[in-house]
Amino acid sequence: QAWLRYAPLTGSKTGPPALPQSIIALNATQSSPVFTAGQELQNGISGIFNKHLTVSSSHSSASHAWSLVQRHSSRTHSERLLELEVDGFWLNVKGSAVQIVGQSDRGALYGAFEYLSMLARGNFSDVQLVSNPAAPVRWVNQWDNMDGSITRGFGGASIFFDNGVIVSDLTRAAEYARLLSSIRINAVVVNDVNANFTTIQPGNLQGIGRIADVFRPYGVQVALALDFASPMEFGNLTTYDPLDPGVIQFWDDITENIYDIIPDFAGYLVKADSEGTPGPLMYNRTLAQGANVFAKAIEPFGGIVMYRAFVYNLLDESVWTADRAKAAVDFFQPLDGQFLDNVIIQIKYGPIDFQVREPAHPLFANLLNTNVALELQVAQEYLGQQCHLVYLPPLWDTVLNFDLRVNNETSLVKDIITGKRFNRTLGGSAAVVNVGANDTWLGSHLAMSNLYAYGRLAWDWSLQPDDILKDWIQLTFSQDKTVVDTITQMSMASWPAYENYSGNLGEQTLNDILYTHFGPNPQTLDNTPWGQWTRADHTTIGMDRTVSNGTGYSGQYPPEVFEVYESLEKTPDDLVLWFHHVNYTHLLHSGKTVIQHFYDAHYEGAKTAWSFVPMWESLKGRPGIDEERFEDVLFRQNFQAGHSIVWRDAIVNFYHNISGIRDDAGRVGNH
Ligand code: GCW
Repeated sequence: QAWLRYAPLTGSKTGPPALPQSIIALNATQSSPVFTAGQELQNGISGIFNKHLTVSSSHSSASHAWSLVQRHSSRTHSERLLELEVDGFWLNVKGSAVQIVGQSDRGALYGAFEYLSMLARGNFSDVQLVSNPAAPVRWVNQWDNMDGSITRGFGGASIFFDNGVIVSDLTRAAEYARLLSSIRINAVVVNDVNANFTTIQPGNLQGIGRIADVFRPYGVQVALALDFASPMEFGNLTTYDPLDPGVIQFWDDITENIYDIIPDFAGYLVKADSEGTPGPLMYNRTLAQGANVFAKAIEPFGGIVMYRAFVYNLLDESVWTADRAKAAVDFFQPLDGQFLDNVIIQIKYGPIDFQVREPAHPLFANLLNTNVALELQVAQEYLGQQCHLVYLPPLWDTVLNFDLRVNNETSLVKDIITGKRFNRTLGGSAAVVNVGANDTWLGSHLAMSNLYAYGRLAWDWSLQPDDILKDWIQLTFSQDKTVVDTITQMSMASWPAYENYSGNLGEQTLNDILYTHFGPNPQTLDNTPWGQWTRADHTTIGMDRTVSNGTGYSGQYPPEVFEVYESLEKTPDDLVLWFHHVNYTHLLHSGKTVIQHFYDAHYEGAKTAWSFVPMWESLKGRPGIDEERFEDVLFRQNFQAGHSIVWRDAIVNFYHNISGIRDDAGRVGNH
């Protein structure tokens, strides 16, 4: 149930509100989101207040009612409805009279969820609010494979696939749709970006159609990741060249088949020419030519193409100027303006790969005539894989509020992805979520705050991480002040702690990067072609990404940003090793040396992770903290505490050994 428990209110000071007498889901046909909204309100009110209300689909004489209507079917509502944008809603609560009006069917459902969220948090005030989304694309990606495994999935097996086919029981999929809809996510890509052509073969397409059927009542559309080489793999063609007429026909036919089965299909996600996946470069076609074939095929049906910017080649570390972080701008910037209007370039928040700290991806400043979307990762691939509490919005915030100063004007990433900054009509975000069959969805109760926060942010990027967190805690646990304050404190301290005991100063996360991406293994970063280098030797460390003496990456940013990061003096400590190659004894702005910062930060981070255990223990028996969840979280917090020490000792010893420099506090090595 996650944050949709609708548990009886505990720890709330106010008494129950004046509740309406019945629910009207106006003109709702079964399986429409308006119908779902009626059901949801009925269940929610019954759970929170133990009061059973009837639902009807037409006006009755009841004076205290909810009406859930679409904008177009209403003549009688306030002129504020004119302010509604796509998927927006109007919520009008006056005591026991409540009106919820959506611009679309799913807008009405979002309004119902909003009202229920207020009630579940003990907020019984009258409101009149119009709420519109920041952007039309609010997607999640699942990296589920047809065999039932999930790439970088840490919450059990796939809820969609098993043994090469779509599972017959889609109950969990429907529950996932409900969660997503409550945070206003409007589409889900159900299969891994490293796609397998079998997903779109006829038998399986029917199954995908069944998934779409269970998602539809929640207003969540289905999308698919495509395997670029499908025309060869099962189309009996000898090529997958995107300009080949047979290939174009193949994709047109596939698209038509899909829309026959799923008329409201959302679109395609494409990972091409990346980490071994096939793509247009194989035929000397540009990435834009590749993307546009899908865009043309899907345009008549109103679908879109999310084309990933995660394209890079393997590199040779002996070349000082080689730099994976530069790849996306090198590939995509020359193509700016060549992508069709229903293509969106999906860009990871930083140019390497979901690291604990990265500067905002420079591609956001280089595509002024192309739609873009931000890719986040709720699955904590490099960030403890849900065995560590890491509340991600403070990390996301560093990117969203990164000012790229395009044309010397304010250019926040959050305004670029919504389309606002460069006047694009399409834009938004996608998050890699990877929920699985585990009861907790992500494998950990506390990790669910990241999914909740993602949805809230995708609707409104101006929300503050701690405000979202408080809502989530109240919905998930209770209104009890100690519970709210303690989990807030733990969560807000968690990303800084993780950064402290993993990789500091912008030198990346220092996980094992070859296989697991879990746990410390700093020696795996260098001497590989993957380009996630630290360039650490006995005296120096860091990637020189300057134009003057390094890879030139800093030159991919607009001049005002470039000037800051090109200069060692001006670069903030937290990214110094991302941009510069320095001595371990280099003095930071903080007054510490790089190496002493490593030592101190690791001890401090582990200490913070340890403090989460007694903090969590202090919540035993408090309202909303049931035995089962208490024990489950405690187990994980104990693990994190121990593993943070493994991290600390692995990293400090590694750098102590390589540099031979003593720790001023005498904790590391033999003194
Ligand atoms: O972070 C890397 C992952 C790969 C993933 C890739 C991507 C699905 O290790 O497993 O592939 O990113 O984002 O495409």
